[in-house]
Formats: sequence, C-alpha cells, structure tokens
Amino acid sequence: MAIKKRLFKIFEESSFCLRNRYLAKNHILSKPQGLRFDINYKIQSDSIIRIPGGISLTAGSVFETEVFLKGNIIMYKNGALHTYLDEINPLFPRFRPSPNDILNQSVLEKLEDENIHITEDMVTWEFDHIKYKLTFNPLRLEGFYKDELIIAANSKSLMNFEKYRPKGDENNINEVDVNFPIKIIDATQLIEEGEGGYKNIGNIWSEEYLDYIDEKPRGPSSVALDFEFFNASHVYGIPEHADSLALNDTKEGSPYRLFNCDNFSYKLGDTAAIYGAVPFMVSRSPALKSAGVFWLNSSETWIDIETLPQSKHSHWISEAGALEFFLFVGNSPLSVIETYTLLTGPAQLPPLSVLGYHQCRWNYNTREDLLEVSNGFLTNSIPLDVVWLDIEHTDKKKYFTWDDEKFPDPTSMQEILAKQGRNLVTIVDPHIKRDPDYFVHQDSENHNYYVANNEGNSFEGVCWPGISSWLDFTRPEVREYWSSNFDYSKYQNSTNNLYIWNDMNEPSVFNSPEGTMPRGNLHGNYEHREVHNTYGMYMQQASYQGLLKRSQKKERPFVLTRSFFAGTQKYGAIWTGDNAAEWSYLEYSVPMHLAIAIGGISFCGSDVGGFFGDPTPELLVRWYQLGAYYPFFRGHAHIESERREPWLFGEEALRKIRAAIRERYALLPYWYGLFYIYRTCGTPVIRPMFLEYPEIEECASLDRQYLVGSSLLVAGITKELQEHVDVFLPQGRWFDYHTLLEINAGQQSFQVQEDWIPVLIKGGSIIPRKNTPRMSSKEMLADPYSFLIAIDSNDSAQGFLYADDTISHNYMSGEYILADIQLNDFKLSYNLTNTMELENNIDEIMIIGLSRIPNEMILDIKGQKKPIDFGVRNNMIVINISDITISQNWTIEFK
Ligand code: NBV
Repeated sequence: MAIKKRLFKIFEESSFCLRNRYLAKNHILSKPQGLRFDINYKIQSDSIIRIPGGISLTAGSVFETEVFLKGNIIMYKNGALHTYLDEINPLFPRFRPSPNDILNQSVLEKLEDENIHITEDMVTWEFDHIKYKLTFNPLRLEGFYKDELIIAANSKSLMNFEKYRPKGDENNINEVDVNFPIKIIDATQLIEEGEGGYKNIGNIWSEEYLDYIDEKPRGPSSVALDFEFFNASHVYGIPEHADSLALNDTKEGSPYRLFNCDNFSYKLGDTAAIYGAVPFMVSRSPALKSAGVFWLNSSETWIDIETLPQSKHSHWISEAGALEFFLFVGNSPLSVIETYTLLTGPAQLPPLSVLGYHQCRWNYNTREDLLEVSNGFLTNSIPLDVVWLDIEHTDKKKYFTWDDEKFPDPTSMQEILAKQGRNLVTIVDPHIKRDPDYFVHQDSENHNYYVANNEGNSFEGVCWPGISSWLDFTRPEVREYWSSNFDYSKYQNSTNNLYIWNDMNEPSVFNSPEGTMPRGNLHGNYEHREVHNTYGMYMQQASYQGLLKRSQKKERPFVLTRSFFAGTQKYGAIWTGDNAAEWSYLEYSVPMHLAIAIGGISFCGSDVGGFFGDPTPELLVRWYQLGAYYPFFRGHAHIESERREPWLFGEEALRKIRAAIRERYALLPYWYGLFYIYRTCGTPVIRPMFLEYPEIEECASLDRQYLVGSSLLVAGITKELQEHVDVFLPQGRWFDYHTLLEINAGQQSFQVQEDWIPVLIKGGSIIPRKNTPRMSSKEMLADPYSFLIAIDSNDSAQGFLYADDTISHNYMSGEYILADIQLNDFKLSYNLTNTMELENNIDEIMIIGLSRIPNEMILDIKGQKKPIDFGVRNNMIVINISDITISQNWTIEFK
C-alpha cells in the first residue's frame, strides 16, 4: 500500500479556521475594552425592501456604524429559505457558484406576499406548517415546524464576515502584551503563545504551510455562521469523510473539513477532507421533526459540531466567498433530504446498463488484454456491462487520444464489446499535457482557457503527463469548449458505446500545496481558493454536456467523477477514490456511501476489492457480496496490484462472486425503479436506517447496515473469519432474502454464511426482478419480469414497477411504464399509472408469509376471468403465468 507523508493541513494550520474558532471560544456579547470584534450583527430595519418571496436588506456589526453587507432572504414553496449576503462595494468580487448551475430553478417558486409579514424588528414567512422568523437586532433566523423551533441561524452569534480591506499598516500584529497569553487586536490578528514565545497565527496576508507560502494579496475574507438544531439527537451529512454516519462532537478534536483533495488511502474514522464536498447537514429528533442547512460555499470549509443539553450546535467556517445558505424544516429527515436533493438536482436517471457490474483496472494493457477480460466473463458465465480503460490507454496521457500500438483500431474493439452487450469507459483527466502538437493544449492556449497563476499566465504544474495546465471549468465558455471535444470528429475512434471517467479533478496537482492547485491561482476575477470545491463538479458537468451533445441529446450520458460538490447528482456517479484491500475499508464503505446519499448523491460506490494492495480471496468475495448492493458496482485495482479477475481465485471464490453479481442482475428492475423515484422525488436510493425509521432510537446511529429502497435491508460481512453479524430489525415482519424464512424483529445475530451476506426483505414489499441469469443487462432487455411478494402482518404488500427504453430521454416525455402493485384483502392488483408499449411478460409471482393458502386463484384481465395454476412450498406460493405483459392491467383474486 502506498505510504504517504502528511500532505494535508490540520485545522491548527488553517488561520481562518483558528480565527473563527477563537472567536467562538472567547465569544463575548458586549464589546470588550480595546478589542475590536467584527461580530454581532444587526439588520438595518429601515433598509428592508419587500421583493418577490421575501426581502432585501443591509446589515453591519452592532459595534460599528458602518453598514457593509447587503443581500436578500427569500422563501420558496418547497419550504426552503434562502439567504444571500455579500459586501456592499467590495474591494474584490466574491465568487458565488452560479445558481443556474447548482440549483434546480423549476422547484424555486417564490412564496406569495400574503405569507410574508414585515414589522419594525422582524420578518416572518409562513407556509404549510413551516415558519421562518428573522429578527433584526441581533441578526437571527429561526425555523419552525408546526410552531416548534427546530433550527436557528446565528443562534450563538458566531456570524463573522471578514470584509476585504486594503493592505495597510499591520506592524502592530507582532506587538504582544506580556500580561496576556493571547492578545487580540482584531479578529484577524491573533497571537498565540508558543514554545518560542508568541506566534502570529493571524497570517492574514500570507500563510506558510510545509514548504509553501500562500500569498494572500486580498487579505482575510472568511465567512462564518452557526446553526443550532433544537431537540436534535443527531446530525448527519457533510460528505465526504471516511467517518461514522452520525457526525461526532468536534469540541475536543478537529472540525470536519470540506476541501476536495487527492487524499489517497485516506485514514478511516477521521474528519479530514477527501475527494468531494457537499455542505449539507440534516438533523434527526425523537419528536419526528427535522431541519437542514445547505451552506452554499465552495471554498475550504471547516465545520464544528457540539452536543449541547437541548441541541446540536454547528459552526460553519469558510475561507472566502459570499455568505449564502438555505434552511429547511420538515416532519422527517427524509422530507428534508428530498427537498435538498431536488433543489440541487434532479438526479440523472442513468442508462440501465451502468447499474450493472463494471470491470476496471489500472490498466488493461492492450486491446487483446481488454477483450480477453471481457471474454473471460462470458466463459465464466458472469454478467458484466462495462469494461474500463485507465490512463495508460492514451498516447502519453493526452486524453481524447489512444496509444495506437497497444490499442490499434479502438472502434472495432468497441464494436466487439457492443456485440457482447457491453460498454467501454475511458478516462479523461483534467490535466492537459503542455505539448505544442496536442490539440486540446493548442486550443486552450489560443483561447486563454487555462486557470492562470497569480501573475495571470497559464498555471503550470506536474501531473501524469509531466508539465500540464488545467482548464478553467468554472467559466461557461470553457465548459462549452471542453464538451465539444467529445464530438466524434474530435474524440476520434470513440463510438456511442463509450462513456467517460473524470479522475484527478479535485484537481490533483503533484507539485503543489496539499496536492492541489495553489489557492492564489486565478479563475478570471476569482482566486482559486474561492471556487475550489466546485472544480470537479464543473468538469463533470462539461463532460456530461459533451456526451449529451454528441448524441444530439438522444442518449443518456454516463460520467463517473472522483471530485464532487452539491448538485453532482445531475451529471452521473461518484466513487470513494483510492481505498485499500483491507477489511476496514470494506466496512467504512457503508457509512461513507450513506453520508454521500444524504448529500443528494445516491449513485456512489467504492472500488470492489480495494484499490491499493491485494485482497485475500475471502475479502474479495465479501467485497463482491456487499458491492452487489452498492448503487455503483465496480471492481478496480492499482497498477501494482496482482490481477484480480474473478476467476483467478479458484473455483469456490469464482462461484461465490458469480452468484453475487447475478444477485445484482436479478434485482436490476428494483434498482432501476429506485433511481426513477430518486430522480422524481429526491428520495435516496440507499438509505440509512434512521431515514426509514426516524422514530426508533436504536436506528439513529446504525451505519453498518442499510436499506436499498425501503424493502431490502443489507448488512455486510466486514471482518475476517467473522462468525456472526449483528443486525437490528425494526418492528414488523422480515424475511431472509436467500432462504425466504421469516426472521423475528429486534436485535438479531446472524450466523455467517459463506455464500452470501445478510439481506432481509421487509414484510409488506413487492420486489420486481428478472430471474434468468444472462451476460449483461442488455441481454436481459426482453426477459420477463417476476415479483417477489413478502407479506406484512395485515396480509398486505405494495410495490411498483418502473420500466422504459433504458437508454433515451423519451421517458421525460411520458414514454415509460409505471405500475402500482398492491396486495390487499387477498387480491393482487397491477395498475398502470402510465404506460408505453413494452412486450415483456410477467412469468412468476412468489408470495411469502401469507396467513392462509388460497384454494383457487382467478386472473382477471379486462374483465376476462380465468383460474390460474399455482404451487405451494413451505407457506410459499408460486404462481406461474405466461400470458400477461407489463403493459396491461390485471388482478389476481385469491379465493
Ligand atoms: O488513473 C490512475 C488512478 C486510478 O486508477 C484511480 O482510480 C484514481 O483514484 N488514479 C487515481 C491516479 C493514481 C493513483 C495512485
């Protein structure tokens, strides 16, 4: 496994974090003699102007006469309240991720005037059990659900807005009053006692880190605010961290950090930043009320969490940017998450094939190698939908090109794969080789598309191709250009069978602080520090647009990205980067995925088998068994790892891996339906227990078991030679997915099975499947559907079927099948709420847990009734049918 030296900052090395944390710790509500805190804010009541959905305002510190902030606060009918504050006449403009890129304008309908009440000292918004109240002095914003206070912004007055200031005389920074260990002249000028005397930790105009100096010509610019979640037992979210799902108190430790970086083989159980950042947090309370915060800021952010007797308190500190956030309140964490996910979505409905299994490795070395691997899946009867090519397939790491020797005639290679029902994914990284003959470099230099260094010239750094530059994806015209490179005329030898992988887009730069871009680099008017966390998302957006355009918007793109931000769900999938072939990484994949799904990005996965190192056969098998229940299911390995195609580990391992992948394929209709609901309602595809059972205390911090949809509960086996798995089953009926036996609710200890991991079906569920094993999802397109019905304690069950052409956007104009399936009062009914012509039959209905065995079953199609055959085995009823398709309504009556 790769050894790395400590590359990344800890909070003690981040001056803006220290300043704001210091203010929080030493916070005094009255102005102390001789000190000048730029905190404690008030709104000028005479500045309030009514605008659609809310107000515009100006604000300033209660201690200063100067009013220096302006902004607006608007409520939308989806229940969210949006606050945006920026400086009046700033010395430099502050970056704001464009609302059009991040926010789904179609859910932003503004509240009517009559729901907004403005008085001398406050404003209230009221809509549908939700109320927000803004008080002017001190500035405080509260959110209520059914009149109960759930959340308050600036609750402990930790708001801090460091306005840009001219670089003046700060000679006094190092003057130290010997009577005090810490002397504050102003919030930006902290001096701390250290071993060698006093040390200036304000570092407002430049900051050293390891061998680097971060020059800050614009000076301090941080924004900070606190949010208190009242009566909350837990808070969750703010991915990406390799930590528990329920967020921990950070008082004694480090705040959670959001700063996208190439933190390979990341430490587990840690608040350090890794590849992606979603600044969204949600609370759970026993009273079934929930609040959320979406802190729309793309600079480095630190988040402290403190458990108080009656609340969870959070303190958000960002290096730069405007002060912008959304508040949400609702009757459950699920409803808050759905609102957030739609606000930053809607999520893409992926082409069905990418929900199948993906086989990747750094690298498949030649055309023959790649095709042999693909054939190996055929000869070993393992389904596979996508094979991948990593960086070595290119001509000297120039993306959009091929190494002609290793990969001659890539078009015919893709055609062979297409015949096998398979897609190819190629990697396209953001570092552009500075080779005068490379068209992307030529175009980018000619048009000034690169991110500039702090002197205004194209920034040059080192990455895989050697000296490279990076496109400035934050600019629309650069994204437009990037997307044009996917055109078949430019990405030669790529076919419509090819999808894209964006790696290294934090961006990763080998010779730069924290392995990413210097913060003083320039994106037009903005410093890199302001835009940093959006870089990867903007790249993925541009790649997505490229694939969309080249198919004339006919086909759904697929783009995997390593770096992500709020809203990434619109453009494709993410994975958790460079993990290792160790049991602990298998274990942590689950809380990581759950936090990412809470952050609106359900299409996520981790490298199956572990990226660095070599898994034992036991670990690899267990990883496939859990990976089959990851939304994104891909095996991947480092270039120095041993080959790990499933047939290289002996017959036993092969049999188990094959079974795990087939289990995934049988459930593809269920997964696909969940993705449709995710897109339309924002409901996460994978769900932590507390989302489905917010009222059950035991579920609040469970993060080693989870739900796929609401019907399947999954628990991985994540320890070597593990004998038992503990699983908590909430009240109700549960059935073992593999044995179909009923399992009692409550805390259960499962005897570990070699052939599978615990998967439970919730009583009351109807799960659509396709049971015939084949070699790819495309080969299964015409196959019949079956339904697995697990009965609840009232002899009922419900579910749905979603189906469409799996590849085009026609579903958006109504071409899809959506059927509501209900079993009540001994009658099973299949009711189409939307339909299209699809010929698939329904071949088998399996019912478990029904209280009595019927004597007769009568099928009714359009009033034509006839008895049908069924068999009974151990209380399990199996109905075999052949003459109904999924595009007609029918009922079956159990007599
Ligand atoms: O492109 C090579 C790898 C890739 O296989 C991996 O999945 C990425 O996370 N890439 C990182 C760069 C090198 C990592 C050591």
